[in-house]
Amino acid sequence: ASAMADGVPKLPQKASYKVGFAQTESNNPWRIAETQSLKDIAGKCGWTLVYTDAASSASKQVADVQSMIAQKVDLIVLAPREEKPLVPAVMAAKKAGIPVIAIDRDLDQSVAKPGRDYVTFIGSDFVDQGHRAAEWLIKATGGKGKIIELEGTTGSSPANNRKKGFDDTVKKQAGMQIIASQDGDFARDKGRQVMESLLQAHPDVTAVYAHNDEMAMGAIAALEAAGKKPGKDVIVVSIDGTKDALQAIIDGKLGATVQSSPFFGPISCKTAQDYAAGKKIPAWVKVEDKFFDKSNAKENLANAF
Ligand code: GYE
Repeated sequence: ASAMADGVPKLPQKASYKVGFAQTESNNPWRIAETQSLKDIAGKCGWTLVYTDAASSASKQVADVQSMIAQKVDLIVLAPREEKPLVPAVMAAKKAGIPVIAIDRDLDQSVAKPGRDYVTFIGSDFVDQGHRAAEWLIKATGGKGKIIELEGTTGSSPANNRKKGFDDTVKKQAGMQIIASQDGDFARDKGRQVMESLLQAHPDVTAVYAHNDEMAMGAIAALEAAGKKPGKDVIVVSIDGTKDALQAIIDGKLGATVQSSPFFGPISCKTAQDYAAGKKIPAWVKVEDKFFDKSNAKENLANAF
């Protein structure tokens, strides 16, 4: 493969490819479902997968990509943990003549550009997810409430944009106020701990917006431990659509969750095939997401992850 200074390296058409998949971590059901989706498609797509798990470390993920470059993979599928730290790794792959597809989280587009430095970003509209969570909460509360926000991993594109979409929508409601907003690293236990300490400072909270279901589950546990009834005293809304979240909706503890699909295998395969065939790839391959509340949680439980 040849690296063009001003373009994304090409992907030749071949019967089989060595493809690196650089995962960020494996500590939640969303990540596990995503990895499984990539592993499931690999055989059908003619991919031999070189899989790495950055174990929640952006610097390990940079090293993982570097090792894929050293192994001369044909293509790198990257789920960048944070927007900025992974940019140099993408540039190194470009220099080595290896195309990169960003999936699920994006890179900092003020530095790295899809169509110039990497093939594309395949993923959800995180601003819209935050907006949809806010719209649901406004309806459920009549536009009133003191909200605690549990943020995803600092510096990650879903955390940045889920915050923006939610906060911008809620700000237009005179009766709503975000009384605290803190990083819970997209993790259940961290979400529980952060909620525990925020509850002590803000016992008057009436709503929780968590950037993912795992943190929402942690928040629900913290609320219950503090003697509050999630779903009654405190309305909880989040994002992802995990099995636990749908069950919590059925149980009346979680109000709603905006889906964020982790099933990137088929769309990654198709995008790579189109790219190899020389088709024009849009800068953003958008993933459409459903919405789950008590009207449809039950019927979707069996297919959830
Ligand atoms: O919501 C979360 C995961 O990047 C879209 O990361 C993904 C998010 C997902 O850890 O559960």
